[in-house]
Amino acid sequence: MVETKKDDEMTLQSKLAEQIPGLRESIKALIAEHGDKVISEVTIKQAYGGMRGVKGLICDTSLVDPEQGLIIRGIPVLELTDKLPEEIFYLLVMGELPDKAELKALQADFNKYAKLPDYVIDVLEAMPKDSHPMVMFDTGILVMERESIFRRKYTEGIPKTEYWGPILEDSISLLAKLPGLAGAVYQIRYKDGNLVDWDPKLDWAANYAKMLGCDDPNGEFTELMRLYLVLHSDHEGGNVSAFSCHTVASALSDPYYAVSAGLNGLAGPLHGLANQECLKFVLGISEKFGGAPTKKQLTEFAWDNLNSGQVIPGYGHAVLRQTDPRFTAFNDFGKKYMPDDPVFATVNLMFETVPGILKEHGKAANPWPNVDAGSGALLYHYGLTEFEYYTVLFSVSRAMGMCSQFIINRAIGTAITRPKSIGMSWIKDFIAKA
Ligand code: NMX
Ligand code: MLT
Repeated sequence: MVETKKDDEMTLQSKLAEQIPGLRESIKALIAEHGDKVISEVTIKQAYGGMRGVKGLICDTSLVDPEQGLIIRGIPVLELTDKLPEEIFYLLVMGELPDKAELKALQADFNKYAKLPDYVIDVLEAMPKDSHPMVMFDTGILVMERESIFRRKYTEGIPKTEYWGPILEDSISLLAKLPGLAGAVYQIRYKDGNLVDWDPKLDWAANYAKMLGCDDPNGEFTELMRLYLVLHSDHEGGNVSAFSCHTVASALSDPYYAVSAGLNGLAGPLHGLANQECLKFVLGISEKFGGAPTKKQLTEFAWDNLNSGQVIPGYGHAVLRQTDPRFTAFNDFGKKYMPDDPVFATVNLMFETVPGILKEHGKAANPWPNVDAGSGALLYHYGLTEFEYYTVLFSVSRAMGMCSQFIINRAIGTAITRPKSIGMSWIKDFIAKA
């Protein structure tokens, strides 16, 4: 139950304002004293290989440890699974969890901004009926750019030191609208187009669950939505969506431009779209073998997939070298609420089988499951069967990470992103001279 906020309560805005001068001073001192120390080198292989492992980017909201996985502000994600997503947003921005009053104040801000402008619905309804839900979602965000407070204030000429304030306001306003937007995409794309209004008495995830309209007699689906939105919230700064958002934001584009840019990257099958691909893969096995497969059948299916030059979705990672704790959290949820579900059983059989196959295949640096390997089976169980929609759920959550990184970057005045590129002739000259 969301309570109302009193005027004299500490807010995210006022607490962050107190924190920023100290943060700026610490960074200034760090650069003055240690600015020339080398923290990373780049090899030719890395320059051609997606800059894998190059440390050239600062992100304080979270860290991905190859063995432990996601750590948000020093707290392993498995210790945060009972929190509300908006508590995680507060944690990402502030570095500490909110107390009751601070949470209440943030939720009151969400209530203030949650209403989706009518023109967004008009745009979604006018889109081709076969548009991918991610295209509808991203378009919905972009079309709301006219709401940007930052753009207005920038045009009026606010000083650089104050940019973070309207960016925070834009971020809260945008995040508040995302359940409504994502709910509208679902209802217009797959159902009869009737939209469910935001309920100020419900938290962010509960509102989203209600807007999706899935059957939820005992609150399990709402619980899954809370978990889902917590687990996908952030994954340090170098993943495709965060880095894309960061780059666009560094040009002082506002959050509507930058978040939609980041989400366009999330819509790729090697990134967030892998969640739809995973369920497609799992259902494909069941279809081929007329039900839950045996281990032998699954092995055959996986090898056919690999031999035809495709990846096994939901497995592998650019940073992780162990089972993703986010996969573990979803798996625990499945074991608790749907141990006998055949789709969930197939996900588990994949977990038993695929790492061994990928090791034998010998290419993937990490044979273990990532966040996308099991989430679809849980959604499917509760009747959210339209798997092309799944990356929209990921997006609603990841917007929190992108926005929190954005707010901090404007608070500390991070420079425009502009690494130096070089071509093959530069590399050949370099090798010749070396
Ligand atoms: N199935 C088959 N081959 C794989 C897999 C996999 N799951 N993972 C990696 N490989 C291959 C990869 O394609 C590459 O092949 P090649 O040398 O022919 O180019 C080789 O193994 C080495 O790649 P890695 O260094 O292990 O992986 P990289 O860091 O380049 O990429 C991913 C990371 C996540 C893009 C990759 O593991 C992958 O494509 N996984 C499947 C898609 C997926 O689950 N993506 C979701 C990631 C999480 N998310 O939500 O964003
Ligand atoms: C993510 O959550 O962003 C993915 O696991 C991909 C990544 O970290 O590179």
